[in-house]
Amino acid sequence: MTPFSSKKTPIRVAVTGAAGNIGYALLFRIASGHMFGADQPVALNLIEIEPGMAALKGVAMELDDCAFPLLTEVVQTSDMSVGFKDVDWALLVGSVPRKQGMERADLLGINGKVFVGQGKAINDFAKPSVRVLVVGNPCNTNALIAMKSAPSIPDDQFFAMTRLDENRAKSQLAQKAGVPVAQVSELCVWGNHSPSMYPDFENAKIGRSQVTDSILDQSWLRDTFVPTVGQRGKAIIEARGASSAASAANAVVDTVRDLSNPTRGDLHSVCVCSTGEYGTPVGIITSLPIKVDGAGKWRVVEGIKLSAYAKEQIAASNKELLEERELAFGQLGLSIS
Ligand code: NAX
Repeated sequence: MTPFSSKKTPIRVAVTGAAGNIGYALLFRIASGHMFGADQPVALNLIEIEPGMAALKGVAMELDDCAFPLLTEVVQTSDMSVGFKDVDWALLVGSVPRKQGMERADLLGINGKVFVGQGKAINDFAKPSVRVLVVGNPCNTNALIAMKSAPSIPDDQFFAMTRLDENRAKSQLAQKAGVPVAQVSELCVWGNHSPSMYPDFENAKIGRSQVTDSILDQSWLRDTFVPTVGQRGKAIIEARGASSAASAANAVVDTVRDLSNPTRGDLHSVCVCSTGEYGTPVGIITSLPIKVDGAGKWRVVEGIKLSAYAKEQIAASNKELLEERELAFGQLGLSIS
């Protein structure tokens, strides 16, 4: 067999928290071509804090042992000037988890400082065209902090992840309706990646019909489906004794792949910096329905009709984001304007 070769320039991807649970489920998917395609070489810049470097070495050894034809280089570092150097994508997965006795404000402050540092390093060392996807929680506000700390990088190159919530919501609806999950489409999760998020079942479809024509039980949709999606992360922790990792990594792959290619069919949920679409507060990073046009530019899908109930849910989730912003920016001395 002829050895694999590709004339394409490698896409360089930085991953923070690379030795963590999500990192372990994510790196092998990127290196094997699931994110950027079967003929697209990739280089990985793996970033960890000092205590994670030994475990990171083991992960890098396993990447070597896979002999992935597409993987051209693996950099292991705790130095952000090295880790973000010339990257095309920065996947910000690592963050400090909430510990017992820690208030939400403490968590926002601790992680906020991390994302100020990472935003500045991305600003100074990454390619100007870099795209940044924040996974580490609270991911919307962390993404906003990184964006504010990287003034040379356009705001529309910063994203936070709600694709896992969308995928979870689609699965719940498919199971209830007794159809394959691939039949569920047009499902946008709106707002914050937190239990306040709103999975919009009213505009979602099963095949060509509205979900509400297939699942007639409104009280199940409002009182079981919506909170089940919002609390799914907690339910996984209770069942598995550890937080979602493989499904989160899968959602990172889905998000980056779908932002990198023109949309052929379904819209997807991505947190982006709002310019006021659907009445959302300008300047927060909130989840909206996104499609990518033929030129590769993402856009918020227009013309979705939201009921009074949906508007109320979305407004409540966005209010939480405004509160998070106020708390975090206050602690970090960042200006909202
Ligand atoms: P782990 O605790 O397994 O791994 C985190 C890794 O990040 C550790 O190896 C740690 O050493 C590293 N780290 C911490 N601070 C760092 C820094 N400043 N720079 C570089 N590395 C750093 O967590 P894991 O299960 O991988 O989850 C990672 C993050 O994803 C958490 O914040 C988690 O809450 C968040 N999640 C976000 C989801 C989403 O949909 N947006 C869903 C899954 C997940 O809950």
